[in-house]
Amino acid sequence: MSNRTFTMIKPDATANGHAGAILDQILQSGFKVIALKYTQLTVEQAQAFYAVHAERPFFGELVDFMTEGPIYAAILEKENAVADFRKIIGATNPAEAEEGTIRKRFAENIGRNAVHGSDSDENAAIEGNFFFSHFERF
Ligand code: 3AN
Repeated sequence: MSNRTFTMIKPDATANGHAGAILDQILQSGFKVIALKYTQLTVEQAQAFYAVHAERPFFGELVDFMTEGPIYAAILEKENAVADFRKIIGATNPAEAEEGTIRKRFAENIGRNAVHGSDSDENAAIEGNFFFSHFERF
């Protein structure tokens, strides 16, 4: 099992001033930051990052949203990182997310849901490599 996951603090949470509180919750939950970047996705980058969702009806909306403003991207490390991070972010739809989870606290709705968290070790590696070279990891 790999102990790394990948996250983004999405444009909604960044624009609403929640990045500090979200990073704090991540660190307080025992995750260590291995790499961190403040950036804004281009349309091409967002389409490539979410290519697995290309056929979904919400794909256009998702790309528009993810490119509307800057994000924070990060590689995080912790034992059982992928599963534990999915636990602290909560369900995709914030209306179904448990109390105290990042999406319950900060997400607007299922589309604008504050944070991304990798869903497998394999995707965590792919997504981390999408944003970071090996010289940007500490
Ligand atoms: P998660 O981010 O919890 O892994 P996925 O992988 O099912 O959820 O969806 C990826 C992203 O696509 C979500 N974070 C959300 O921004 C968007 N999304 C998922 N379902 C919907 C939906 N029904 N309507 C609009 N956007 C959605």
